[in-house]
Amino acid sequence: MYKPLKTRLIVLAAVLSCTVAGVAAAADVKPRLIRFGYGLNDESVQGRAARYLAQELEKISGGKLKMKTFGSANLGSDEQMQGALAGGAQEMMVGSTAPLAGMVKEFGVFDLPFLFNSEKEADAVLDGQLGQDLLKKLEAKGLVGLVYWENGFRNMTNSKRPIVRAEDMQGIKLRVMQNQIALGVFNTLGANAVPMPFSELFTALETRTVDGQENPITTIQSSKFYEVQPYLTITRHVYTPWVVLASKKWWDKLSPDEQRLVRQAAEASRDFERKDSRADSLKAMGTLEQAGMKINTVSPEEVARMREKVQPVVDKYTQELGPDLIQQLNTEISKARN
Ligand code: TK8
Repeated sequence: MYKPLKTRLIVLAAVLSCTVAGVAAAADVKPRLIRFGYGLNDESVQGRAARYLAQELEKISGGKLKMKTFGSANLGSDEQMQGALAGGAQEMMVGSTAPLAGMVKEFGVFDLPFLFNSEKEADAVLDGQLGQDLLKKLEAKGLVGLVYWENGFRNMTNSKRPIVRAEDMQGIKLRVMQNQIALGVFNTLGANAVPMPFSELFTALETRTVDGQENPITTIQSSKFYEVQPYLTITRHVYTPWVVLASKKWWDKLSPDEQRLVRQAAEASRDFERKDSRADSLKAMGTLEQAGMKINTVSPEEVARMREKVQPVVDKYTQELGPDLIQQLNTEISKARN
Protein backbone atom coordinates (compact mmCIF):
# COMPACT_ATOMS: atom_id res chain seq x y z
CA MET A 1 0.00 0.00 0.00
CA TYR A 2 1.22 3.46 -0.93
CA LYS A 3 2.13 5.76 1.96
CA PRO A 4 2.96 9.46 1.48
CA LEU A 5 6.66 10.21 1.67
CA LYS A 6 6.18 12.22 4.83
CA THR A 7 4.62 9.26 6.65
CA ARG A 8 7.41 6.99 5.46
CA LEU A 9 10.01 9.42 6.75
CA ILE A 10 8.31 9.68 10.10
CA VAL A 11 8.25 5.88 10.38
CA LEU A 12 11.90 5.71 9.39
CA ALA A 13 12.83 8.37 11.94
CA ALA A 14 10.90 6.53 14.64
CA VAL A 15 12.64 3.25 13.84
CA LEU A 16 16.01 4.95 13.84
CA SER A 17 15.50 6.75 17.13
CA CYS A 18 14.33 3.52 18.77
CA THR A 19 17.44 1.74 17.57
CA VAL A 20 19.67 4.52 18.77
CA ALA A 21 17.87 4.62 22.11
CA GLY A 22 18.22 0.84 22.31
CA VAL A 23 21.96 0.95 21.76
CA ALA A 24 22.35 3.89 24.12
CA ALA A 25 20.39 2.07 26.82
CA ALA A 26 22.36 -1.13 26.37
CA ALA A 27 25.53 0.90 26.69
CA ASP A 28 24.44 2.65 29.88
CA VAL A 29 26.95 0.71 31.92
CA LYS A 30 29.80 2.57 33.58
CA PRO A 31 33.02 0.97 34.79
CA ARG A 32 32.43 0.09 38.43
CA LEU A 33 34.19 -1.84 41.15
CA ILE A 34 31.94 -3.87 43.42
CA ARG A 35 33.17 -5.20 46.74
CA PHE A 36 31.48 -8.52 47.55
CA GLY A 37 31.99 -9.98 51.02
CA TYR A 38 31.24 -13.40 52.50
CA GLY A 39 31.96 -15.31 55.67
CA LEU A 40 33.33 -18.70 54.62
CA ASN A 41 36.77 -19.27 53.12
CA ASP A 42 37.69 -19.27 49.44
CA GLU A 43 37.59 -23.08 49.14
CA SER A 44 33.97 -23.26 50.33
CA VAL A 45 30.77 -23.50 48.31
CA GLN A 46 30.37 -19.79 49.05
CA GLY A 47 33.83 -18.99 47.72
CA ARG A 48 33.25 -20.86 44.48
CA ALA A 49 29.89 -19.20 43.89
CA ALA A 50 31.32 -15.75 44.67
CA ARG A 51 34.01 -16.26 42.03
CA TYR A 52 31.40 -17.51 39.59
CA LEU A 53 29.27 -14.42 40.22
CA ALA A 54 32.24 -12.11 39.68
CA GLN A 55 33.19 -13.82 36.42
CA GLU A 56 29.64 -13.88 35.13
CA LEU A 57 29.09 -10.21 35.86
CA GLU A 58 32.32 -9.20 34.24
CA LYS A 59 31.46 -11.30 31.18
CA ILE A 60 27.93 -10.01 30.59
CA SER A 61 28.92 -6.39 31.22
CA GLY A 62 31.73 -6.53 28.69
CA GLY A 63 34.29 -6.15 31.45
CA LYS A 64 32.77 -2.98 32.91
CA LEU A 65 31.27 -4.31 36.13
CA LYS A 66 34.22 -5.70 38.06
CA MET A 67 33.70 -7.52 41.32
CA LYS A 68 36.34 -8.05 43.95
CA THR A 69 35.46 -10.86 46.34
CA PHE A 70 36.49 -10.94 50.02
CA GLY A 71 36.02 -14.25 51.85
CA SER A 72 36.68 -15.40 55.45
CA ALA A 73 34.76 -12.41 56.83
CA ASN A 74 37.59 -10.12 55.75
CA LEU A 75 35.04 -7.34 55.36
CA GLY A 76 33.36 -8.31 58.64
CA SER A 77 30.84 -10.80 60.00
CA ASP A 78 27.43 -11.14 58.33
CA GLU A 79 25.96 -8.61 60.75
CA GLN A 80 28.76 -6.10 60.27
CA MET A 81 28.49 -6.35 56.50
CA GLN A 82 24.71 -5.89 56.64
CA GLY A 83 25.37 -2.63 58.45
CA ALA A 84 28.05 -1.58 55.96
CA LEU A 85 25.67 -2.21 53.05
CA ALA A 86 22.83 -0.30 54.70
CA GLY A 87 25.19 2.62 55.32
CA GLY A 88 26.53 2.52 51.76
CA ALA A 89 30.12 1.67 52.77
CA GLN A 90 30.13 -1.67 50.91
CA GLU A 91 28.33 -2.68 47.73
CA MET A 92 27.42 -6.37 48.02
CA MET A 93 27.58 -9.48 50.22
CA VAL A 94 26.13 -12.89 50.83
CA GLY A 95 25.12 -14.02 54.29
CA SER A 96 22.70 -16.16 56.26
CA THR A 97 19.08 -15.23 56.89
CA ALA A 98 19.45 -15.70 60.66
CA PRO A 99 21.26 -12.40 61.39
CA LEU A 100 18.94 -10.60 58.93
CA ALA A 101 16.10 -11.30 61.36
CA GLY A 102 17.56 -8.45 63.41
CA MET A 103 16.50 -6.10 60.60
CA VAL A 104 13.38 -7.83 59.25
CA LYS A 105 12.08 -10.14 61.96
CA GLU A 106 10.15 -12.30 59.46
CA PHE A 107 13.43 -13.81 58.26
CA GLY A 108 13.28 -15.68 61.55
CA VAL A 109 10.89 -18.16 59.92
CA PHE A 110 13.93 -20.01 58.60
CA ASP A 111 15.13 -20.63 62.14
CA LEU A 112 11.99 -22.54 63.02
CA PRO A 113 13.13 -26.15 63.35
CA PHE A 114 12.16 -29.10 61.14
CA LEU A 115 10.33 -26.99 58.59
CA PHE A 116 11.56 -28.34 55.26
CA ASN A 117 12.06 -31.99 54.35
CA SER A 118 14.02 -31.41 51.17
CA GLU A 119 15.98 -28.87 49.16
CA LYS A 120 13.17 -28.90 46.63
CA GLU A 121 10.72 -27.58 49.24
CA ALA A 122 13.16 -24.89 50.31
CA ASP A 123 13.69 -23.75 46.70
CA ALA A 124 9.93 -23.56 46.13
CA VAL A 125 9.36 -21.35 49.19
CA LEU A 126 12.42 -19.15 48.64
CA ASP A 127 11.80 -18.54 44.94
CA GLY A 128 8.03 -18.37 45.49
CA GLN A 129 5.77 -15.68 46.94
CA LEU A 130 6.91 -15.85 50.55
CA GLY A 131 10.62 -15.78 49.85
CA GLN A 132 10.29 -12.92 47.39
CA ASP A 133 8.02 -10.91 49.72
CA LEU A 134 10.66 -11.19 52.44
CA LEU A 135 13.34 -9.86 50.10
CA LYS A 136 11.17 -6.81 49.34
CA LYS A 137 10.90 -6.01 53.05
CA LEU A 138 14.66 -5.43 53.12
CA GLU A 139 14.45 -2.28 51.02
CA ALA A 140 13.04 -0.26 53.88
CA LYS A 141 16.21 -1.24 55.82
CA GLY A 142 18.57 -0.09 53.11
CA LEU A 143 19.22 -3.48 51.53
CA VAL A 144 18.28 -4.99 48.17
CA GLY A 145 17.76 -8.75 48.36
CA LEU A 146 18.63 -10.32 45.02
CA VAL A 147 18.58 -14.12 45.23
CA TYR A 148 18.83 -16.98 47.68
CA TRP A 149 21.78 -19.33 47.63
CA GLU A 150 21.82 -22.59 49.55
CA ASN A 151 23.57 -22.73 52.88
CA GLY A 152 21.68 -25.92 53.65
CA PHE A 153 20.39 -28.35 56.25
CA ARG A 154 22.24 -27.96 59.52
CA ASN A 155 23.74 -30.70 61.66
CA MET A 156 25.46 -30.70 65.02
CA THR A 157 29.08 -31.21 65.88
CA ASN A 158 30.65 -31.21 69.33
CA SER A 159 33.65 -32.31 71.33
CA LYS A 160 31.78 -34.09 74.12
CA ARG A 161 29.69 -37.01 72.84
CA PRO A 162 27.45 -38.28 70.05
CA ILE A 163 23.94 -36.83 70.22
CA VAL A 164 21.67 -39.84 70.10
CA ARG A 165 18.82 -38.44 72.18
CA ALA A 166 17.90 -34.86 72.92
CA GLU A 167 19.12 -35.45 76.49
CA ASP A 168 22.66 -35.84 75.16
CA MET A 169 22.68 -32.11 74.43
CA GLN A 170 22.33 -31.36 78.12
CA GLY A 171 25.03 -28.95 79.23
CA ILE A 172 26.75 -28.72 75.84
CA LYS A 173 27.89 -25.17 75.18
CA LEU A 174 26.64 -24.76 71.65
CA ARG A 175 27.41 -21.81 69.43
CA VAL A 176 24.26 -20.69 67.58
CA MET A 177 23.57 -18.00 65.00
CA GLN A 178 22.62 -14.64 66.35
CA ASN A 179 18.90 -14.60 66.75
CA GLN A 180 16.29 -15.21 69.42
CA ILE A 181 14.66 -18.20 67.77
CA ALA A 182 17.91 -20.15 67.40
CA LEU A 183 18.69 -19.34 71.01
CA GLY A 184 15.25 -20.47 72.18
CA VAL A 185 15.33 -23.68 70.18
CA PHE A 186 18.69 -24.92 71.45
CA ASN A 187 18.17 -23.88 75.02
CA THR A 188 14.86 -25.72 75.00
CA LEU A 189 16.59 -28.81 73.64
CA GLY A 190 18.85 -28.68 76.68
CA ALA A 191 22.04 -27.12 75.33
CA ASN A 192 23.63 -23.93 76.66
CA ALA A 193 23.22 -21.83 73.53
CA VAL A 194 25.85 -19.15 72.93
CA PRO A 195 25.17 -16.68 70.10
CA MET A 196 28.34 -15.74 68.26
CA PRO A 197 29.31 -14.59 64.76
CA PHE A 198 30.61 -17.30 62.48
CA SER A 199 33.90 -15.48 62.07
CA GLU A 200 34.80 -16.23 65.71
CA LEU A 201 33.64 -19.81 65.67
CA PHE A 202 36.72 -21.85 64.75
CA THR A 203 38.84 -20.25 67.46
CA ALA A 204 36.03 -20.64 69.98
CA LEU A 205 35.86 -24.37 69.21
CA GLU A 206 39.62 -24.74 69.26
CA THR A 207 40.01 -23.03 72.61
CA ARG A 208 36.97 -24.84 73.98
CA THR A 209 35.16 -21.60 74.67
CA VAL A 210 32.26 -23.57 73.23
CA ASP A 211 31.83 -27.35 72.92
CA GLY A 212 29.90 -27.48 69.71
CA GLN A 213 28.15 -25.80 66.83
CA GLU A 214 25.70 -26.57 64.06
CA ASN A 215 26.12 -26.03 60.31
CA PRO A 216 25.68 -27.89 57.02
CA ILE A 217 28.27 -30.61 56.36
CA THR A 218 29.65 -28.61 53.43
CA THR A 219 30.68 -25.90 55.92
CA ILE A 220 31.88 -28.39 58.54
CA GLN A 221 34.22 -29.66 55.86
CA SER A 222 35.39 -26.41 54.25
CA SER A 223 35.89 -24.68 57.61
CA LYS A 224 37.81 -27.72 58.88
CA PHE A 225 35.70 -28.07 61.99
CA TYR A 226 36.62 -31.79 61.90
CA GLU A 227 40.04 -30.76 63.24
CA VAL A 228 38.51 -29.65 66.53
CA GLN A 229 35.17 -31.50 66.68
CA PRO A 230 35.19 -35.31 66.96
CA TYR A 231 31.43 -35.86 66.86
CA LEU A 232 29.02 -35.16 64.03
CA THR A 233 25.33 -35.85 64.43
CA ILE A 234 23.06 -35.68 61.42
CA THR A 235 19.91 -33.91 62.55
CA ARG A 236 18.95 -31.70 59.57
CA HIS A 237 17.12 -29.59 62.15
CA VAL A 238 17.03 -26.36 60.15
CA TYR A 239 17.56 -25.31 56.53
CA THR A 240 19.40 -21.99 56.36
CA PRO A 241 19.32 -19.95 53.16
CA TRP A 242 22.01 -17.47 52.18
CA VAL A 243 20.87 -14.17 50.66
CA VAL A 244 22.82 -12.20 48.07
CA LEU A 245 22.41 -8.57 49.06
CA ALA A 246 23.22 -5.18 47.61
CA SER A 247 23.44 -1.83 49.36
CA LYS A 248 20.29 0.14 48.45
CA LYS A 249 22.19 3.42 48.58
CA TRP A 250 24.55 2.05 45.94
CA TRP A 251 21.86 0.21 43.97
CA ASP A 252 19.82 3.38 43.52
CA LYS A 253 22.77 5.01 41.78
CA LEU A 254 22.98 2.25 39.16
CA SER A 255 21.34 2.67 35.76
CA PRO A 256 18.46 0.28 34.97
CA ASP A 257 20.84 -1.57 32.65
CA GLU A 258 23.42 -2.00 35.36
CA GLN A 259 20.74 -3.24 37.76
CA ARG A 260 19.52 -5.70 35.16
CA LEU A 261 23.05 -7.08 34.65
CA VAL A 262 23.67 -7.49 38.38
CA ARG A 263 20.33 -9.29 38.77
CA GLN A 264 21.06 -11.53 35.80
CA ALA A 265 24.48 -12.51 37.13
CA ALA A 266 23.02 -13.08 40.60
CA GLU A 267 20.39 -15.42 39.17
CA ALA A 268 23.02 -17.37 37.27
CA SER A 269 25.09 -17.62 40.46
CA ARG A 270 22.06 -18.95 42.35
CA ASP A 271 21.63 -21.84 39.90
CA PHE A 272 25.36 -22.58 39.93
CA GLU A 273 25.61 -22.43 43.70
CA ARG A 274 22.65 -24.68 44.48
CA LYS A 275 23.91 -27.35 42.11
CA ASP A 276 27.44 -27.10 43.48
CA SER A 277 26.23 -27.17 47.09
CA ARG A 278 24.22 -30.33 46.52
CA ALA A 279 27.07 -32.09 44.75
CA ASP A 280 29.50 -31.01 47.47
CA SER A 281 27.14 -32.19 50.18
CA LEU A 282 27.17 -35.72 48.74
CA LYS A 283 30.96 -35.79 48.87
CA ALA A 284 31.42 -34.11 52.24
CA MET A 285 30.20 -37.04 54.36
CA GLY A 286 32.91 -39.32 53.02
CA THR A 287 35.56 -36.67 53.56
CA LEU A 288 34.46 -36.07 57.15
CA GLU A 289 34.47 -39.78 57.89
CA GLN A 290 37.96 -40.10 56.47
CA ALA A 291 39.03 -37.16 58.57
CA GLY A 292 38.10 -39.27 61.59
CA MET A 293 34.79 -37.78 62.68
CA LYS A 294 32.44 -40.13 64.47
CA ILE A 295 29.17 -39.75 62.64
CA ASN A 296 25.69 -40.79 63.75
CA THR A 297 22.22 -39.99 62.49
CA VAL A 298 19.37 -39.29 64.89
CA SER A 299 16.49 -41.71 64.39
CA PRO A 300 13.14 -40.51 63.03
CA GLU A 301 11.58 -41.32 66.42
CA GLU A 302 14.11 -39.10 68.16
CA VAL A 303 13.51 -36.31 65.65
CA ALA A 304 9.82 -36.59 66.53
CA ARG A 305 10.69 -36.23 70.22
CA MET A 306 12.88 -33.21 69.53
CA ARG A 307 10.09 -31.69 67.50
CA GLU A 308 7.70 -32.14 70.40
CA LYS A 309 10.18 -30.60 72.82
CA VAL A 310 10.61 -27.43 70.77
CA GLN A 311 6.92 -27.00 69.95
CA PRO A 312 6.47 -24.30 72.65
CA VAL A 313 9.22 -22.25 70.96
CA VAL A 314 7.54 -22.71 67.58
CA ASP A 315 4.19 -21.64 69.09
CA LYS A 316 5.73 -18.58 70.69
CA TYR A 317 7.38 -17.38 67.49
CA THR A 318 4.33 -18.24 65.38
CA GLN A 319 2.56 -15.56 67.42
CA GLU A 320 5.47 -13.16 67.21
CA LEU A 321 6.14 -13.49 63.49
CA GLY A 322 2.45 -13.58 62.64
CA PRO A 323 0.17 -16.63 62.43
CA ASP A 324 -0.82 -15.61 58.86
CA LEU A 325 2.79 -15.72 57.70
CA ILE A 326 3.32 -19.15 59.25
CA GLN A 327 0.09 -20.36 57.70
CA GLN A 328 1.26 -19.12 54.28
CA LEU A 329 4.61 -20.82 54.85
CA ASN A 330 3.00 -24.14 55.70
CA THR A 331 0.69 -23.91 52.70
CA GLU A 332 3.60 -23.23 50.34
CA ILE A 333 5.60 -26.11 51.84
CA SER A 334 2.77 -28.61 51.54
CA LYS A 335 2.18 -27.55 47.93
CA ALA A 336 5.84 -28.28 47.17
CA ARG A 337 5.70 -31.52 49.15
CA ASN A 338 2.80 -33.04 47.21
C1 TK8 B 1 28.88 -17.33 57.22
C2 TK8 B 1 27.63 -17.69 58.02
C3 TK8 B 1 27.44 -19.20 58.07
C4 TK8 B 1 26.25 -19.59 58.95
C5 TK8 B 1 26.62 -19.47 60.42
O1 TK8 B 1 29.14 -15.97 57.32
O2 TK8 B 1 26.73 -18.36 60.92
O3 TK8 B 1 26.76 -20.50 61.08
O4 TK8 B 1 25.83 -20.89 58.67
O5 TK8 B 1 27.23 -19.69 56.77
O6 TK8 B 1 26.51 -17.08 57.42
